[in-house]
Amino acid sequence: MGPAYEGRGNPIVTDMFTADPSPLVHDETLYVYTGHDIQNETDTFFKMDDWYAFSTTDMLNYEKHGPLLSVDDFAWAKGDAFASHCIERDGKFYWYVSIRHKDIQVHEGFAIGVAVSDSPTGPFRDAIGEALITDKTENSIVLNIDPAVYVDDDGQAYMYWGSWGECRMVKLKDNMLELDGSVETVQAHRFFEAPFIHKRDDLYYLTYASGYPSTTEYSTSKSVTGPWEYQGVLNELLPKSETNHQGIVEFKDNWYFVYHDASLPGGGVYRRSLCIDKLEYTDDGLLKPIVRTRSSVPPFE
Ligand code: FUB
Repeated sequence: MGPAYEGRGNPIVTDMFTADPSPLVHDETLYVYTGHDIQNETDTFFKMDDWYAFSTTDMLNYEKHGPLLSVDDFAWAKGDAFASHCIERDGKFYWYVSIRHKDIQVHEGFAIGVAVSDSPTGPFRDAIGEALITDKTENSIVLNIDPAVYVDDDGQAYMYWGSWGECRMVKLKDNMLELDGSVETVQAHRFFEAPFIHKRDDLYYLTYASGYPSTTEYSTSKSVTGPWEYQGVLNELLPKSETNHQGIVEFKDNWYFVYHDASLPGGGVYRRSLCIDKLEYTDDGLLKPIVRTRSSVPPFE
C-alpha cells in the first residue's frame, strides 16, 4: 500500500540531472542547492559546470533557481563544479564550492572557493578572488572536495571537507572568508567523502559517504570537533549511483534527509537526481536508517 498522501515524488527534479544536494532554511522556505550533471549516457566521468537551487515552502511545489553560480564565476578555476554547501550568516549567503584550480595542481588539482550574495538566490560573486583551500594548503588532501560549513552555538564557524578516505576541518574567521588556524585531521570510522554536520539537542552528527560505491554512514560527538563515535549505516547503497551525497535539515518541525539517486529515466553514475525523504531519530537520539520512498515526504497542509 502506498502512503496516505500525494507526495511530490522522488526524484524532486525531473527536467535535469541534479547532484550533491545541500539544504538551507531561510524565511520559512527550504532551499536545496545542487550540482548539475550534464554527462551523456556513455562517457564515464563527472561533467558538471554549474550549480542550481530549488526552493519550497510546502514540500510539494518547488521553484527552480538558476544556474545561480558556475565555474566561469571563479576566474582562478577551470572546471568540475563538484559538491557545494551554502549557508547564511548575518544576512549574507556564503556558498562554498569544490572546483578544479586552473594553476595549482600538486595532486588532483581540486580547490575550495566561496561565493557570496545578499540573497539565497543570488546574484552570487566570488567572495575573495582566489581559493580558500588548494593542493598547496598545509595538511590538505589529495582530493580537496565536498566542503560543509557549520556555525556552532558560540558563533565559531568550521569548514569540513574531504574525499578518498581523508577528512579535514579548519576554523573560519567571522568574515567566513579566511581560515582561522591550522587544518586539522578528522578521524571518523569508515569516512570516504561528503562530510556534513548537524546538531540536535546536545549531540553533533557527522554524516558522510562510506566506501565506494558508497553508503551513507555516521558518527556522533558531544563536540563539533569530536572525538567521533561511529554509529553505523544511515542510507544503504543506491541502485545505479556509486556516489551517495547527503544533507540534513530541520524545516517546520520536521527533519529531512536530502540526497541524490539515479532513478530518473536515463539516470546513472554520472546522471543523478535530487531526492528527499524523512530523517527520524530513535528515543536515544540515534538516526534511524533512511526509508527511501518513491513518494518523497508528506506535504504541508
Ligand atoms: O558530484 C561530484 C562528486 O561526486 C562530489 O563532489 C562527491 O561528493 C560525489 O557525489
